[in-house]
Amino acid sequence: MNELDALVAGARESFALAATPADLENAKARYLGKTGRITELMKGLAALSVAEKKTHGAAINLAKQAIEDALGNRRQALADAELETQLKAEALDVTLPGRQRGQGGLHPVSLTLERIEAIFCSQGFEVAEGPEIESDWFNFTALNTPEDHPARSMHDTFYVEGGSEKAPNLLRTHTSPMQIRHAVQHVKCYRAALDAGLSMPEIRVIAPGRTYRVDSDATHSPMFHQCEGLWIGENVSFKDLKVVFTDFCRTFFESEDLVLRFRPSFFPFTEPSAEIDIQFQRGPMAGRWLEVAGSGQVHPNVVRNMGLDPERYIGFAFGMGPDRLTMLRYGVNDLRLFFDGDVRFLSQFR
Ligand code: 2NM
Repeated sequence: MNELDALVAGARESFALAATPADLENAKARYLGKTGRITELMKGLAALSVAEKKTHGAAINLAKQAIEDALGNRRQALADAELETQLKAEALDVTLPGRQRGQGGLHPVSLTLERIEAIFCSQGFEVAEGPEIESDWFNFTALNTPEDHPARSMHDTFYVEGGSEKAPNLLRTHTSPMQIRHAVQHVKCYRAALDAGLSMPEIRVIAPGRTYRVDSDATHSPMFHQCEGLWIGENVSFKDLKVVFTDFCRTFFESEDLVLRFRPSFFPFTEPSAEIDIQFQRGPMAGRWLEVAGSGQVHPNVVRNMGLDPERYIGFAFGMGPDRLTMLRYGVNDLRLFFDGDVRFLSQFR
């Protein structure tokens, strides 16, 4: 075997021994690199005659070609082996049972809101939703809340950017601003009829949604839910409020013998005002009075701010806390459980 054949055989053997691509590249350097054997043989040609250059050069080129072929083959073999290993490691057993898709569900407070909406809709109420960032006008002024009322202080209300110093923006502290927005819109539609002395369809609406106050403990969350109701017409009385709200409570709690009590109270936007308490006749809560809502006859100033004549239009409003209603309905004793986002708690309401 001449020297070149031996060189090619040696290269094949060391390529075969290379177990990794890095080993292979090191082996390659010994033959084809800057100081490799083939490169050195090529340099040696310079000292030879023209005729010798031709024959030796051709022989070296053949050997070089054979080494490059061997290198290419080994590279491919190593790459194939690597792919094989990877495929084996990532192999899927398609006969295993699939992962179940997680079963989602509505939040308990959302279930309550849907329930409230369904009950009031059955009584002819519309549902109105609107902005959580409100102007001071809709949240306080239009609702007859005086300039110096403590609820307007920064200790109770989250003020946000936008608006002016005289008309700041805030996170709504109740959903009544939406009642005003809805009433104003409703009245606008019937303005011409009203001005002509005709009457308009009654306003019957509930406004559910998120509300915000600077408050945080076991029974207060800075974000909480409210649902307020409004019924305005030419012939609406406190009696209607009692009928509507009694029916609502009995349907909501699925308790036909539930009793209501209207206790005198005060709100800037209603006069007279009343707190609404309920009493279960059966079950673990039987006999206890539980406060569930505030209510009252809409204050003449508020009726005026809706664009209506308080001498002609009268009505009532009420406001309740869906978070608290949810706690009562399901027997939950800590409000914070609703907002911690713990799936172990939440999945119980699916
Ligand atoms: C309550 C209690 C009493 C109320 C008043 C109004 C409006 F828009 F007519 F002025 N909406 N909601 C109201 C009345 C809310 O929550 C405890």
